Amino acid sequence: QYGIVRPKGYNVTFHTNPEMEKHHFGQTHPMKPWRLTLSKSLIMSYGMPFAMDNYISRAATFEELNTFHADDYLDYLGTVLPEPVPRDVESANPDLRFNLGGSDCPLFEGLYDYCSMSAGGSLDAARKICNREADIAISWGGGLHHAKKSEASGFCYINDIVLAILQLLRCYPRVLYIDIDVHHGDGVEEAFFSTDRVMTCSFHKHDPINFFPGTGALEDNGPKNEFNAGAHHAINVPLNDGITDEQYAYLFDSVIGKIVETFRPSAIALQCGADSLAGDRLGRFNLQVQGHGQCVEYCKKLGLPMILFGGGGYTPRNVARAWSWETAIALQCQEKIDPIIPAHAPWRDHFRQEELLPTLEQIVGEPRQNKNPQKRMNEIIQHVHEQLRFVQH
Ligand code: ZL4
Ligand code: CA
Ligand code: ZN
Repeated sequence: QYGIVRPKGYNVTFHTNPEMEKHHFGQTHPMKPWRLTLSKSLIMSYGMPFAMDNYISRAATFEELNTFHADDYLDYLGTVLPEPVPRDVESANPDLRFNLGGSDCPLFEGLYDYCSMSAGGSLDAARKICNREADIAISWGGGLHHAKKSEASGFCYINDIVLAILQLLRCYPRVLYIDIDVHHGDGVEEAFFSTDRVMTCSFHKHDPINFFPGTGALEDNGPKNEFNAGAHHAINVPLNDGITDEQYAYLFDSVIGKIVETFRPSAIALQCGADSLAGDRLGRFNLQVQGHGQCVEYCKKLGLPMILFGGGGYTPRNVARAWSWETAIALQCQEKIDPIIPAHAPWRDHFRQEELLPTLEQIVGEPRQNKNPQKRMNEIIQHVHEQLRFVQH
């Protein structure tokens, strides 16, 4: 009835858990799990679920989380209770165990369930890719790239991406991790720092002093010791405020193109953090839905098995726009998507701007001044190409 049909010759699986969306980090915290509800409802109103296999994901078990995270961290995460009165001020928390309970990673009701559900979706996605039951598997509730083995960080408690990649490594010799969230994918980079079976590549706003997490300089390419297998297997693309679709696509295509040529990945894990869009509450870039989606399109055309993860994204209606468009790209049904949001879509007024009709592509927000000179873009590409001369698979 919507005209969206299953793509010929390949399969897309979609992994969600509606229970996850009910959790709250706190009234004014920027991370709103409700953005997942909004995204899913927009995807549904376009009829996309008819063209893919939809799964309610299960919660990951302790043993599964334990394939990356430390026992004592997981034990603590499973037992800590929220404060009776949530404390929002940093100074009120002088010593945080495992960095839990501050304003970035607060303790909230059902925290452990929330984390294990996010990880469960990404693990289910990875298993579908391993079993060859999916060519593209989607886990918009995952993508929590900052979590460390024994530490919560930047709104992330469990690193579902690391868990999913560990699963992929059971069936695929080499995995390429790509991260288009506006923040550096430090947790994933660190987890695979010493292996040549995973190459990580993050595009991010980089400012060691004023922007979280401050890591991911151009020169950070893994271990400096040439005898360490992980040497040259971390690629970082540090950017400044206001980067445009055109510049981003130029960088993405030249960097990822060269990586694929030299590293020859057998599967791709793509973190699609939507905080790199213009108008994001925490972000600094000028990407449009079109430019963000172009990265997904580029990866899809490589024809490798792929997982799409969510991640950041703090202006919920823009998150829903981007992840709906990217679901359409996975289903190869872009031309069937009416840019005007369907009349029956719930929360349709959320997407309305002034007197205009609510659209999928047109995002809100003042454009930022572009502080990325073209000369710097070319320096970045040249540096990456030099690093990759050391990589031959
Ligand atoms: C907030 O309004 O830069 C948390 C966090 C809570 C509610 C009210 C508390 C007010 C912005 C951010 C005090 C907030 C102080 N509330 C936050 C160094 C910081 C210490 C914490 O997209 N303060 C830390 C993390 C980043 C820092 C970004 C991105 C995740 C991802 C993947 C994580 N942390 C300075 C900030 C607010 C808040 C308002 C906030 N925190 C913005 N940036 C950060 O990559 C999912
Ligand atoms: Ca990134
Ligand atoms: Zn982010």
